[in-house]
Amino acid sequence: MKFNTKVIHGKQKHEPATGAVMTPIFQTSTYAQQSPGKHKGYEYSRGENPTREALENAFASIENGTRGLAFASGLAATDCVMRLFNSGDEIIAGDDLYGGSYRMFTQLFEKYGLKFTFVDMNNVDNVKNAITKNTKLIWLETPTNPLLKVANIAEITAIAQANNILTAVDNTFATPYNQNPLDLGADIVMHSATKYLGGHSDLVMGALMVKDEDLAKKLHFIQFAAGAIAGPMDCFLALRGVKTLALRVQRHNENALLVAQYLENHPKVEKVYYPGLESHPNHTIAKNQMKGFGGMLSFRLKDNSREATFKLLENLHVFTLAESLGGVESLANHPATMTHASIPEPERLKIGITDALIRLSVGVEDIEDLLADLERVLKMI
Ligand code: P1T
Repeated sequence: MKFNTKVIHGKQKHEPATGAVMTPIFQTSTYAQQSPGKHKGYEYSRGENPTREALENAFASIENGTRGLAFASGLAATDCVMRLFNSGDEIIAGDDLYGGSYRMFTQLFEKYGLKFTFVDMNNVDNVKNAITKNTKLIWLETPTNPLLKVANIAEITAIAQANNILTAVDNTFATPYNQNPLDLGADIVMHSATKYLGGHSDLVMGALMVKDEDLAKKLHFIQFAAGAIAGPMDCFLALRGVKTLALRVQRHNENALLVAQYLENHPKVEKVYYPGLESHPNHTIAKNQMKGFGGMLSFRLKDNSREATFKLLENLHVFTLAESLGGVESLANHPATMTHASIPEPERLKIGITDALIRLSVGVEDIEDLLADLERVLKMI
């Protein structure tokens, strides 16, 4: 099955009782049993729910995995992965990450004895040099949030495998339409399904996808035992979102490339971060491991004052100033004060998340309206 078919039909079946083409919202916490322990495969909705099951099957299918798991948020999915490890275990992560992932690693898990080393994954030697006998996981975000850095997934997973280390890839920015890390050797794919998988900014959800059955069992046990599952109504919405993923991401890819090219040629713009631009330092790697370059980009103005940046953000009309990304509508974000405010300032500045950095989630509107919105605000600066 190819991707456009998979998002609609992958691992899906019609609802057996009625033949309903769309899996209904099974808004139930529990299921009747005929005799103690004798039931129809469903006992309690933390463990299993038919709407969640349909979505989890779709998740597995679109990332070429055997098993998908749906969580209450992207961070709940990441939390599930971290619970695989024990005190003393070490994790290597990229130095540019969603601020909430960084906050979870440093403020929640370090106190339980996990050790995190943050390295620039553009250079594979940095990953190699950070490996110790205690390293158990490489946590990879590519492209990264918010600087759109691209790491070579196949090269890093090969190093990990040679050292008996797991690799997990946060594939939120790329989407499964553009990039499939399990096919490049990763063990776990994570998504904030809040973003492109849901696609309509109407839910908060996380996803994990895996190929290996043993690993799937361990993660499923944690999902069940820790309990951060996605509810049936959200699962229904996400399943509906996934069906148009391919169509939406094609347009996100096209629009974001045009916005990136427009900004790169604008005299008031200092720098644009988008892996689809030839000027991007990892454009070649991105071209090799991605089908398209995604809907996310960041840029800096030549006038790097906070005033100029805020003026631009406050005056956009078609782009909405808001956290999050990956919905059909275009959003603008100021990482330093919004999504990445939980990263201590010296760390932020070291990697380039300055006050002048603006992040755009380019939606699926008409490109002429998006460019006109940007043209208008750039004239004001
Ligand atoms: O918000 P939640 O569904 O819990 O997902 C967390 C998360 C994980 N990974 C990446 C790459 C993310 O971008 C996010 C959430 N990010 C935002 C809310 C944001 O605006 O960047």
